[in-house]
Amino acid sequence: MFRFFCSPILLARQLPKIYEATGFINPARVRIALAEKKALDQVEFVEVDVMKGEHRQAAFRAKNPSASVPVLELECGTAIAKCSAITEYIDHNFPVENN
Ligand SMILES: N[C@@H](CCC(=O)N[C@@H](CS)C(=O)NCC(=O)O)C(=O)O
Repeated sequence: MFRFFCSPILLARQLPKIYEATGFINPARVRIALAEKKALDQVEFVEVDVMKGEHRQAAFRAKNPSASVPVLELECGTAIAKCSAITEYIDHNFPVENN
């Protein structure tokens, strides 16, 4: 089971979200990390239309002021940007017993 930074008491049964853009390398790295943990079904992927500048809009900048994907958003709303930080989080918080 996925371990949380956020209190499970306050959380609805919602999956963490990965904001990504298909075909871009940094989001792909996050998918690879999740695939290694057999955890692709333990997150919800949200497509961000980078080509239309969706990542530069205020709603997305509120999650990541750097205006880039990927972003991991935990159930409590905490957002983690940068693929190295996200893959580190995945490595430490997703179990290895599925492997
Ligand atoms: N340092 C960031 C870089 C993320 C990044 O450059 N993402 C690209 C996609 S691979 C992006 O969002 N590009 C949109 C832009 O720069 O406008 C990370 O490691 O995640």
